[in-house]
Amino acid sequence: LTSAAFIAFGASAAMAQTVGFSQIGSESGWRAAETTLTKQQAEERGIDLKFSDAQQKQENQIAAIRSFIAQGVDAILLAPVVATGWDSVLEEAKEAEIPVVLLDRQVDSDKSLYLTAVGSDLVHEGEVAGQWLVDAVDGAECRVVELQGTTGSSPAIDRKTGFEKGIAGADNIEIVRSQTGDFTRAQGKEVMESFLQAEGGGADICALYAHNDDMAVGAIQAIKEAGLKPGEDILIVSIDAVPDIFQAMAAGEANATVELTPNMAGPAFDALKAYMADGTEPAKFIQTESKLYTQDDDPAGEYERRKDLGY
Ligand code: GYE
Repeated sequence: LTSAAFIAFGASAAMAQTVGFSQIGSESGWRAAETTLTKQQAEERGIDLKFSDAQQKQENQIAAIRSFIAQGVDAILLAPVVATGWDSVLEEAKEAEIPVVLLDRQVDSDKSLYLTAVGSDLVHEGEVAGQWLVDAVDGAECRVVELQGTTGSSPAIDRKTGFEKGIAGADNIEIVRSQTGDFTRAQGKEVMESFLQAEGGGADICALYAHNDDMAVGAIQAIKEAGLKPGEDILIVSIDAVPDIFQAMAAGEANATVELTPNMAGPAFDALKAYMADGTEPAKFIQTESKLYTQDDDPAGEYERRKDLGY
């Protein structure tokens, strides 16, 4: 074979990949959209995607990664449910010379154990949410309740840190209760019900900060069932920019969200293509945009633009 044929063969081999995707689960609309878009992009790029849904359990993700290694996949995508406990399985992938790309969450492992991480600046998202609330209450006393994401996940840790940074200068704002709702609507509703009971039926709550829109949507239901007006009696700020939060905004029942693109696979597949073609090492963090949307930003139109994207 001439060298040109080798190069052509090599390039085509690098293109026609088998990629294992260890997905957390389908705990939120945002996660469902990420899965939809990843499968679509794999299809478009001629990538054979081996998909595994871990039902939000780390042990299932670790088992899936081991299975991908045994199958000899060309690369692995991992959305890590929590930040710790990945060292040994990532070592095994490295041993097998299978590059791993992290999607939407980070791990505490050494950066040499993965090719790159595609995601937003999770601390910044929380800070944007906090700053929005500072502006919204404009100096008035505000008791905030917080619905945290999955305990031990990098978004739950970083979005809490960011929000506290965002409100740091405003001593009129205080987080009075904070608990995980595990990023789901059902648990967001359940925990919000307990917050309402604990806080004078909601009379003492000025705002809810939810680490994702799905928990906010669940909480909105609880607030309405308690006879209060979400978006007015209790301000609602969250993160993801899923269609249903825009529907709530259009109805005046939610106030602000920070967008998280569900298209993490595009940058991930691009980085893998370059790496497998000629060893190009990407940056260890490929950052996606974060944009604030409020009721002033055509929520009905944003709903229409997003409603068919697979959320
Ligand atoms: O905000 C939430 C999903 O990992 C940042 O996970 C992501 C989060 C997202 O459950 O909806």
